[in-house]
Amino acid sequence: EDGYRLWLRNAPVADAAQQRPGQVVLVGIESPTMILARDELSRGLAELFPGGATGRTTPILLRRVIGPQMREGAFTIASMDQGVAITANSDTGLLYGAFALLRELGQGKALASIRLDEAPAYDLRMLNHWDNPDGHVERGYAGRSIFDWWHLPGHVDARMTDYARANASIGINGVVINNVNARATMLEPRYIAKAKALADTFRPWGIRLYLSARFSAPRDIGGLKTADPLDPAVRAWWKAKADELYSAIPDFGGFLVKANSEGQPGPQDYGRSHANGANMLAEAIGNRGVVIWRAFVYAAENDEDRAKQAFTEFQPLDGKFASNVVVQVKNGPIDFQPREPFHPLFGAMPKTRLSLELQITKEYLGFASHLAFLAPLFEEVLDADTGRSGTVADTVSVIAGVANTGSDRNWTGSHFDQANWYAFGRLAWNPKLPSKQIASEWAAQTFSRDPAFLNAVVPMMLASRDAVVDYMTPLGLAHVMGTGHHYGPAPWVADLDRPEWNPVYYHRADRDGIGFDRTATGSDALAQYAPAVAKRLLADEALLLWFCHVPWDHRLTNGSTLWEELPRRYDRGVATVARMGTTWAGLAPYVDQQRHRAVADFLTIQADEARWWRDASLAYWSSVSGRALPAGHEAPAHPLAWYQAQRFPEAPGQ
Ligand code: BDP
Repeated sequence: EDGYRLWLRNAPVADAAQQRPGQVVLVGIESPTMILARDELSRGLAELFPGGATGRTTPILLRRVIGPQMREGAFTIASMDQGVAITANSDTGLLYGAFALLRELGQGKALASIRLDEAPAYDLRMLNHWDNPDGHVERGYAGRSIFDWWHLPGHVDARMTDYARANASIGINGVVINNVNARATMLEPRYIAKAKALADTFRPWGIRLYLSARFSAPRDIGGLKTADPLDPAVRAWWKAKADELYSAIPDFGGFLVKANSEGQPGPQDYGRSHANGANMLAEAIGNRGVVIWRAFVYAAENDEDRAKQAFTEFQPLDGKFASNVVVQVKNGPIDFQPREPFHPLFGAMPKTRLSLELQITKEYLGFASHLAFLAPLFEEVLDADTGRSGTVADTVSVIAGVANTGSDRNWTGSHFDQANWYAFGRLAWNPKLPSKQIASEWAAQTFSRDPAFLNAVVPMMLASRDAVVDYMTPLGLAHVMGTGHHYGPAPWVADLDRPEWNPVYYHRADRDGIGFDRTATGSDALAQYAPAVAKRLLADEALLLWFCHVPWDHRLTNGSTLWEELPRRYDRGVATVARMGTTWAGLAPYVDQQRHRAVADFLTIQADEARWWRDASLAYWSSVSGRALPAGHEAPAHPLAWYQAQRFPEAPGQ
């Protein structure tokens, strides 16, 4: 077992007394997607019940019906006289229903007991790949790009079907195949042909293809002198480009754009607004697709608190975007940290369609080598009450995740990172699913449905993200990772060109205290939230140093001072990782040797690195505060200078 089969292993169900599913029968027209649904189900059932359909069996009906109006992809599963029926009014609904039945059976549920009535919460559930045409994946920790750009379109690797199938199994229906730091080349005919080959492969699995577009493409590859969105020649160029794309890919999803952010070109280069830029592309796409315009912006010339800049810039544009524009907002106001408050734009742009951007790849959470199950992080943001129009989940209409896939055999660089891909898809389908259920579903299908295994592994997964917060960024700290690669601790870095690239910008630690004052006495970023929410955030000690600069002797609600509590948090994180190692060691009887060993190795790396994070951070806080560690905490293994001298030129993903 090398992990290639993901959660789609369909390990045989032991209980012979189970009523066995019989033949799969298609009712309705046979479309390519319906045939896939039938074949998927037949194959999956044969794997789950290898004894074959002998004895008492129940036929499975895949029924495509007309009306009632349901969201594309919705389905029901129920027992009827003729058998168990999966019913939907769309082909993709049947496909999702087929996967759902296998998921339920894969967890050991009895066929007769399975009743589902599901509809996806959002129309668009998409992966954003940060893959470059040279095969390098920005922030990718699972090898090279899974897209074999070089051999496309002549050869479409069989893996592309497996990839589409895995996505369909969790309801993902959109894929942006290239990096937001886009090369204009991707819009040239040569690359459109490659994209078309991928789109044709994805289509029967209910997946539409999107491209990241470089805003300056009319200049870069179009021979124009400008990319000004109000210039008629520029508008005509984009319209012709969109037409060219649609003639190759009739269901092309649209463009994703990173503009005027981290050096990318954009409408502001011509004195135009983000709305001018987005609307120009939206006009070119028309009603055939969407333009997803990212709100991840901050500028060197701007000395406003980086956490405030996206709101300052985008909120006033509410109501100014065309109806086929979606503004995509990262979960938090800075950048995919282990813990951030939700982004204040959620709920604050009621006249604009918003997308929530999550990062599945663990750029700031230890890459693929640290086990951190992200469903609790995703759940925390989805459930956050914006104080304006419901929770974050209520205020968005699209969910996007930065993919963690690559060409590694196990797809995601580590076995447990498969769970984050899975969790993303499941939550984009139903943002109300509890993390615990997702962990259990995934672990049962991926490793073992034995209750003894699940009772140990699920709590381990659920505690893992908080462990990372504890040993990397406790109590609201953020962005203290190593320069460039973002691996490992570097809270001391203070010499990078732009102030907001330096960890010291974020923690502001000195002899007297630590933390970023975002209250009215500081940057007042808090005021970007609804007043009741601002109050709640200010009272949340998990975010203390995000919102407040406090003295080292600041008293916490548990009676300890900050200086006493900090080492406790780091120690707690280190201890949790050690426990994860012990738990996993005890699970050897339930997991094949190959995968068990690989996970155990990574947990050992994680244990060493959690300790490294703790030691380096405490050595540094001690040096800036001029305080010795409180009694009862082990001294760091090395002096501060040793940690500061570490370099990792080989770190992947940069
Ligand atoms: C940051 C990454 C950078 C991305 C950027 C983005 O470090 O590689 O290009 O976000 O989202 O997290 O555009």
